[in-house]
Amino acid sequence: MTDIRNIVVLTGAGISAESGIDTFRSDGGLWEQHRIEDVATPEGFARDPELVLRFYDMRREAILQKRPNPAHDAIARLDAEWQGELLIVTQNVDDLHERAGARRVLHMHGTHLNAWCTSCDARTPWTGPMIDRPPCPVCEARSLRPDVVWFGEMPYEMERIYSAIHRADLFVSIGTSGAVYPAAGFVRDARQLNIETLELNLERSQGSQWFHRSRQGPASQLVPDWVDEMLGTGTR
Ligand code: BJW
Repeated sequence: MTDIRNIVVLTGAGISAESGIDTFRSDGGLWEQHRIEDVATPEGFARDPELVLRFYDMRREAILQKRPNPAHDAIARLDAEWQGELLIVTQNVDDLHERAGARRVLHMHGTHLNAWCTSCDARTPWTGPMIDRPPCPVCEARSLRPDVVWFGEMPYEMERIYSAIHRADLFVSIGTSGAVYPAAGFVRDARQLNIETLELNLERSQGSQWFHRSRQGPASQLVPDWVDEMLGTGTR
């Protein structure tokens, strides 16, 4: 891995699993306990807002109790020390990358810690519950929802992501099943651009065959090892 200057890292629920945050599609994961159509679509929210707000209140409260693990710490170290471009695109709505100290983070599926007012479009930092339909701090309408991207909605900052992929020399995917688009398609975009690709995941994902290299194991071990390699041998 010589001549690597610009890196795009994509992270998914697997990087936060060892912090105690449930993944979506594993045995006992969130989608075994809840129907996706009920809690992760705008139609589900319109049908039963209380169910959806309760689901996200519960997860927001749980996430606030969790701590970054060695994989988040390693990505933060890469962020601090890597002299080339780096974009950490996370599908996660937790803030564990930031709490580990990473700065170059983009939340393509939004964040639990914002409320989005569908009346005035304001986004407000939010750590409390929404089930009691609190007023928007900006316009006072009782129209807040979690600032997360549901199925059928457009993920955030796609232009910035594709532009970073176009400039990248290396695309690394960590702890994601490759089941959800457009993130699942980034590796193919990278391959078409002749960019080096690497997967770090507990097991081979749905998209493993698209990567040049795939390493299996827990993120808390694979990610620090990979970051050591990059900071020891990469062109900085
Ligand atoms: C470990 C580990 C450890 C465990 N160490 N690893 C038909 C074909 C193609 C696409 C579509 C289609 N029909 C509909 C679509 C589009 C749809 C889609 O992809 N559907 C699929 C079901 C097919 N996508 C959308 O609607 C998206 N919008 C969109 O496409 O807009 C149009 C558009 C077009 C073109 C360009 C741009 C836009 C929106 C998707 C929104 C997803 N939202 C969610 C919920 C967010 C809020 C919340 O958190 O509740 O995002 S769903 C959920 O899945 C969440 C995640 O970010 C996302 C991905 O999950 P992730 O992170 O991969 O988790 P898991 O559980 O699946 O995998 C964990 C992995 O970790 C596993 O592999 C484990 O092995 C591993 N692991 N422990 C390392 N210790």
